[in-house]
Formats: sequence, C-alpha cells, structure tokens
Amino acid sequence: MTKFIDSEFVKGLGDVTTNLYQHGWDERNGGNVSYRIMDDEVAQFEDTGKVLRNIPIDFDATKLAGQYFLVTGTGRYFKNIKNFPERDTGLVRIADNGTSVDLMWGFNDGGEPTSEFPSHLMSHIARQAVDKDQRIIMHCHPTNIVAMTFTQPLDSKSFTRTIWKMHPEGIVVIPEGLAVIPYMCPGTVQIGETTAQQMERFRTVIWPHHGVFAAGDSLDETLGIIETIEKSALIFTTIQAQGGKMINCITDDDLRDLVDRFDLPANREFLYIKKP
Ligand code: 2HA
Ligand code: ZN
Repeated sequence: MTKFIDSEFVKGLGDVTTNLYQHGWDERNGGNVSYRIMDDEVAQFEDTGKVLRNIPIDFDATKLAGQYFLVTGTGRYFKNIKNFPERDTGLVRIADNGTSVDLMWGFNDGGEPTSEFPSHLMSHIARQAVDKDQRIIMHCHPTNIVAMTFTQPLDSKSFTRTIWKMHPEGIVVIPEGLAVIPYMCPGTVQIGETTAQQMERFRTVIWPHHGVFAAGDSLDETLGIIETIEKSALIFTTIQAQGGKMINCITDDDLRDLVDRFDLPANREFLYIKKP
C-alpha cells in the first residue's frame, strides 16, 4: 500500500494548478479545482481510511453522499499547491447528512475546501447526470476571456460564435458552445445554482468580469477546454490591438465544414443552418 501523497491524483492536481498559475490565470488565491476520486481508487492507499475531522458545508449535497473529492483549500495559492499538497488540498467524503464532509486526508493545518465548493458540488451533480465519466470541476481567471466580458454582449450564442470564429479548434473542442451567465457575487449558492443549471448542457460556464467554470472527465481535458477558449479570446484581443478591422474571417460555411469533417455534435441553435 502506498501513501496518498505519492498518488497520481495528488501529483496531477499539483501539476495542473502549477500550470494554471504559470498561465497567469490564478493570481494569489484565485481559482479552485475539485477532482472526484472513485471508491476503489481511495481504497488503494494506506492513509485515506480514517475520518480526521468533519467540516460543515453551506449546501445540501445529499445526492453526492459517499463520494470522494480531492479539492483545493479556501484561501490557498495555486503557486504553492505542488510543494504543500497535504496542507493546501484535502480529500473529503460527502457525509450522509449531505451538509458536511468528512476529511480523510490533507488540510493538515486546519484548512477547509474552497469557498466555491457549493458551486463545484452543484456542477458535479449536474454533469454526473449527463456524463457518467464526469470527474473534474475547474475554476480560474483567464485574462482575455474576462476582458471580453467587459466589451462583448453577455449572451451565450453570440459569445460562443465569436470564440468559434477566432480559430478552427474552437468548435472542434467545444461543439456544444459555452454558457454565459449574468454577473453574480462569487462564493454564493445562487451563482452555484445558476452555473449548475447551465452545466446540464454546457461543460463551460463564463462568469462575467471574473472567470470560467469548466467540467470534464480528466484534468487534461478540462484544462484543454479552458486553454482553447482562452486562446481564441487572446486572438480576439490581438485583433482589437491591431485595429480591430477584420478583412478576412472564418465564415459560417467554414464552421459547417468543420462540423461535417469532424462529425461534431455541434449546438445547432448556435450554428446557422444554411437555408435549402
Ligand atoms: O478561490 O477564485 O472565485 C478564489 C476564487 C473565488
Ligand atoms: Zn474566482
């Protein structure tokens, strides 16, 4: 039996949070990640079988009772997680009462899960209902996406189409598009409920003037979704810096060609269908 600190899960979370920090998307204590660990995976370790303490949460997560999540801590800095995983992250099990979690590993200086944990849990519930392989919820502050929410309409369809048209990979990686919700106070059940409602259809939800909430089956895939959208947003910003006038563009026909070529399950509401 090995120790949890040596696991692929702790290593993966350390690597991805370092990566996010190096992108410049998680300044200070910005950002949070939760990673579902399956029962048989938890059972492999010698030091994850005992409840260390019980921590109340601000949301009834009864639907997730018994599930384990490796989660970043409130107030912790992504730049430190790789060096201090047992302090800055914790493995928690949702208690049967739904309104608290049992700490099984980590948070060894008295820490607690991220302030966005209710939003994470609500999003896990929404994604698990549509994706049996759902594992990750990731939140960060990608600069160009956030900047676009100050200059572009906060409308899911038009925002998606702008992102899709900045690079051919956009529609390939996020064929369902992305959701944009109104600005709301972070760390609240209200923003969690609004986000989770959108997660029934979308893996990515933009929080205006703040950041991104994304869901996926693996750390790589979830980070990849965010990186792809942020790349398109960077191209958009760069076009504005070059004067903003586009004399060439990716057309609706070009988007439809991508859908056909890669057989994409594209969101038809966001894709103009050619009139016969
Ligand atoms: O965890 O990013 O939205 C800090 C945040 C809150
Ligand atoms: Zn944030």
